[in-house]
Amino acid sequence: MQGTIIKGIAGFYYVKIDNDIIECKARGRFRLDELTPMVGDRVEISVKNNKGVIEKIYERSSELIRPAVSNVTQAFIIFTFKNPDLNSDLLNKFLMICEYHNLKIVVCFNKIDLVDIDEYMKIVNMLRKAEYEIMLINAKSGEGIEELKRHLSNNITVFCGPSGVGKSTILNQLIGNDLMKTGDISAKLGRGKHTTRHSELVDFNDGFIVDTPGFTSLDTLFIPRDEIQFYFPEFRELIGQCRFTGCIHYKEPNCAIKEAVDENEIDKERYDFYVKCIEEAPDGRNKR
Ligand SMILES: Nc1nc2c(ncn2[C@@H]2O[C@H](COP(=O)(O)OP(=O)(O)O)[C@@H](O)[C@H]2O)c(=O)[nH]1
Ligand SMILES: [Mg+2]
Ligand SMILES: [Zn+2]
Repeated sequence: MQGTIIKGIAGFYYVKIDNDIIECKARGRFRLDELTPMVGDRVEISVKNNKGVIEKIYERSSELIRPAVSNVTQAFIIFTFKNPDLNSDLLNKFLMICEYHNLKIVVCFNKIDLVDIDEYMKIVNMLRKAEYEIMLINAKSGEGIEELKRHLSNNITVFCGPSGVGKSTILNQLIGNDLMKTGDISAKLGRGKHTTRHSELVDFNDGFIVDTPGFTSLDTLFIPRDEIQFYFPEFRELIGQCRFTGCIHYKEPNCAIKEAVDENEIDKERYDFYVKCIEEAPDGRNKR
């Protein structure tokens, strides 16, 4: 039988198969192979005498460390224009880290009731130009929530963004009402008992939601300097068209990326952020 680990507590793993959740232990040999089951893992289990055993862990498509969840496919990156004010460098950092983990990205601007949206279209258009999907949300009234819901199916979705932007409010809007009907909202969303809790997957709308925010640490310095370019989707089709092989689109002449910036095909602010990343990268000083 195949399923997904949705929770792990003290050596027990809870595997969801269709509509059942089966408590399992891991086979001893995983430890020798240095493979420990993680929340998110697709696994094969056997059940004997009512005891589940994880027999096999399928290859992971991704592995996040904080939160420790595998096979995450999508990130909802949540920000606000006001309260808190938008920090676009921070937003760009979130985008870069999610790109690094190869996640599908939906950028959600929440609390649109607090602003005149016309004043912020520059930022929205900057992201649309980079082909990001943008959602404008008012979690208090529920505006935009239904559309967001549709993105959940067939994904394991992590919510990320700075504190105070409304992640918990959106999560409650998304799944609160549905779970309320089945009476187990407190079990699924409650933060009561366990203080040191691990992430769990909340099963919803033919997908799963990671119940703790992703990427609280935004360290990007581990990404090699010449790799940073691959995490800017708007660069992709131009990579390879610069004069110099190995061009990192920084100080080199005849660079296709810089030309696209000059022609306003690539957003200048996004490019400036790229340069900042290049200059901050640990191997980035005095090299060229
Ligand atoms: N005006 C307004 N306030 C909101 C909206 N969504 C959330 N908030 C408020 O923003 C504050 C922070 O929300 P919370 O969900 O705790 O943010 P988190 O830290 O990202 O989980 C709370 O007081 C919410 O009531 C919204 O769409 N509009
Ligand atoms: Mg919260
Ligand atoms: Zn270049």
